[in-house]
Amino acid sequence: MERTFLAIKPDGVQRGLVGEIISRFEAKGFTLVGLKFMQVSRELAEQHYGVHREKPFFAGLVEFITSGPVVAMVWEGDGVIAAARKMIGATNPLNAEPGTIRGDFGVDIGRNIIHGSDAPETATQEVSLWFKDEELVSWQSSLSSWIR
Ligand code: 3AN
Repeated sequence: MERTFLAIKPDGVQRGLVGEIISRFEAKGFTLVGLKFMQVSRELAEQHYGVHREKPFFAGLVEFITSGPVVAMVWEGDGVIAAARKMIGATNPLNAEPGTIRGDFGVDIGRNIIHGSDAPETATQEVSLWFKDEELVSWQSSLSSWIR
């Protein structure tokens, strides 16, 4: 089953959007398989944003993601990687469509509320960077079969 990594950034947490954001993915029909509320280390931030190392905004990005607690999550479901990107909206919240998370709640590209993996390869890398195998649950119990 496909999995993606999502993280509610410090701005999303501080603005009280955690419940709203989790609700959207639950209501859509995706399954939460990993969740932790954490202070991100500089080392983890630099690894996570490694592809942006040469960008002018890299230092600010690392500064911001380490500035307060983050909700790190793994969500599972058919097509979840692309669907979550659609639900999140464009990188610049001013360009994000209404109805998307960034479109509904943001105005600033440097404070764009949530991160979502952009492709299968990055999803795999990011899930394993942020979570140990034993931190992820399996929903193969009989209970889940009537919920979905
Ligand atoms: P996305 O988060 O939509 O995948 P990326 O991967 O292009 O966007 O950029 C990673 C993060 O870097 C964004 N979430 C945003 O916070 C930040 N970022 C991207 N472009 C800029 C920019 N021009 N100025 C400031 N921050 C930026």
